[in-house]
Amino acid sequence: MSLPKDSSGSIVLERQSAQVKPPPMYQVILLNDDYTPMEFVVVVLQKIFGKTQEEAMKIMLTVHHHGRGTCGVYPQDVAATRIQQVLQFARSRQHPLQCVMEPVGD
Ligand code: TYC
Repeated sequence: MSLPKDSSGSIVLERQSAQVKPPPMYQVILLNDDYTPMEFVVVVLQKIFGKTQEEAMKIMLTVHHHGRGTCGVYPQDVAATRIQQVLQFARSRQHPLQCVMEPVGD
């Protein structure tokens, strides 16, 4: 069997982009509720999502006013782990904070 050749006789290799497709990405979204303290949400955003105090405050206020806000965009396994960390931390302090993930582009 012979390798595929182009018109000049060079061997044609598979395009690299077909082999190294980036992983699908997921947004981690924080949801509003009436009970979780604002200060706790700011700590969550700093501790779990690596936000600065200013970034965390801005995201928390977006969620408070609009019902939801993006904390970060990650591959599926990283997004799922972040959500587990948020829920575990919130439940350990008896807060009802909720967090979900959505595929980017939805
Ligand atoms: N709405 C909450 C309050 O008034 C604050 C809050 C912000 C709760 C963001 C959840 O994801 C949240 N205490």
